[in-house]
Amino acid sequence: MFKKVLIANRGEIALRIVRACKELGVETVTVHSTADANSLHVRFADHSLCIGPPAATESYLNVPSMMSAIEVSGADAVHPGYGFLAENAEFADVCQRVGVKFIGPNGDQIRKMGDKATAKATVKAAGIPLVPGSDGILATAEEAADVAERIGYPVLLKATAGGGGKGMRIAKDAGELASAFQLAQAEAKACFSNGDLYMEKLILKPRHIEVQVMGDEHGNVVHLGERECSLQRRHQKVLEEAPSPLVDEGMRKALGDAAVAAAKAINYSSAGTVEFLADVDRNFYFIEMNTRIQVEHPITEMVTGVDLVKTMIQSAAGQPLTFGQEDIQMRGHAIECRINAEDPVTFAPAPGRITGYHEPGGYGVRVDSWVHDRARVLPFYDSLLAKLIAWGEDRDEAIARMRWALDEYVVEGIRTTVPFHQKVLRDEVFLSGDLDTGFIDRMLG
Ligand code: MV4
Repeated sequence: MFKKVLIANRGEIALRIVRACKELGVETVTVHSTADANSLHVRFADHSLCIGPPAATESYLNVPSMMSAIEVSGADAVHPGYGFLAENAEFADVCQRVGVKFIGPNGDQIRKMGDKATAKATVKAAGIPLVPGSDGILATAEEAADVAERIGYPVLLKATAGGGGKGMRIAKDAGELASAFQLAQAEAKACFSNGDLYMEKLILKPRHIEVQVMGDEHGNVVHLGERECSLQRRHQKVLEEAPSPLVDEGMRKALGDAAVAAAKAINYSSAGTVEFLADVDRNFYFIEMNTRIQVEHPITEMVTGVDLVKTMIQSAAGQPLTFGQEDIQMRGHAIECRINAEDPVTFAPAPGRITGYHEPGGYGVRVDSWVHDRARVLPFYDSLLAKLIAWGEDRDEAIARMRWALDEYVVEGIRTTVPFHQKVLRDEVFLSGDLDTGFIDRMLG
C-alpha cells in the first residue's frame, strides 16, 4: 500500500478520498487555493499545501504547481478525484515519469477514451453495440450528407473531443445538414481546439444508463451494476438512482457484459464508467467511457456494499480485487440528489456565505458534503454543496426517505436546489419511473 497520497482536488470528493485513505492507514496531503485555506478537506487531512490563487486555472488545474506540491509533500501516489486533472492524460503521464502513482488509468487509456470517435472504434472491435453512424471522423460536410442518407434522418453531429453536450448539433433533414455541420465544427473548435466531428442517428427520448466498472492490474474487471442518470438539465445531472427502473436482470447482464468488454478492450485497471443510451424499445448503445471516479459513485456503493474509492486505491497499489462478478449482489435502491448552491428556478449559481446549516441523518441516509456552518460558497468553483443519498429496500422506500431527508435539510444564507428536488420527488412521472433525458425540461415547462 502507498505511504502518502496527495489529493489533487477540493470539496466533497477531496474529503471522500481523505476518509478512504484514513481507513487504509495511508497518510493524506491535500492541496488548496488561497480561497480554500479554511475548508474541511484541508482541516481533516494530515497535511495541506497551498498551490495558488483562487482561479482554478492557477491552482487545481495548474500542472506545474501540482507537480511541485507532489514533490514537496513526498507523496508516492496522487488521487485526482473528478473534474480538474482527473482526465488530463499529460498529467497522468508526468506523474508516471516522476515515479508517483496516478490513482486512475494511464495517459494512453485516458486518450483512447477521451477522443470519442477513437473510443467508439476501440469498443466496436470488442463487439459492443453502437448507435448507427459514421465510421470515425467526417472529413467534409459532403461525407456527412452521404452518411446521413445511409443511416436516415434525424442525425446528430458530435465533437470527438466533446462529451457533455458541447459541439452537438441535430440535423432533421438534408436541408439542415450543411449548416449543422458548420456550427458544430465551429463550436468544437472554439471549445476544444479540435473541430473533428462524427455522426450518429438521433435516438428519440433516450435514457442515460451508465455502468460502474472496477479493474485491477491483474487483468480482472468486474461491473457493479448500472445507474439511471436521465434526469439532467443542460447536460448537468440533477438526480441519479441505482438500479435503473428500466433495467431487469437480463438487461443488467447484457449491459454489464458490454461494459466489462469495453474496459477490457483498453486493459482498464481502475474505477470507470461506461455510458450507454437506451431507446424506447430498451435497445442500448455505447456512447462513451469516463475514466475516473464519478460524482454519483455513492449510489452504487449503497446498493453493492463496495467502497469504490478504497478499492480504486487498492487497485492502484497493485492489489487484486477481493471480489469476482459472482460476489456482486445488488440490494435495494439508492437515490442521489445533487444539492447545489443555485437558484431553484433559473439554476443560476448562487454563491455566498452560509449563515445556518443542518444536514439530515438517520437510517438509510448519507450526506457527502464539504459544507459546514458559516462555510463560504465561492464563485470560482462548481456549485455542488452536497450529495444527499437515500437507500431503501425498494424504490418507494428510498423515495420516502429522500423526502423526509430533504425536509430536514436546512441551508440558510444562500439559495439551493432543495426545493426543486422536493418537487421532483412528488412528480407523478418521476414516481412511475418512466424517465428520459427530456423529463426536467418538460417539468419546468
Ligand atoms: C445522444 C442523444 C440522442 N441520440 N446521441 C448528450 C451528452 C452526450 N454525452 C450524449 N448526449 C446525447 N447523445 C444520440 N445518438 C441525446 C443526448 C442527450 C442526452 C444524453 C444523456 C443525458 C441527457 C441528454 C440530454 C440531451 C441530449
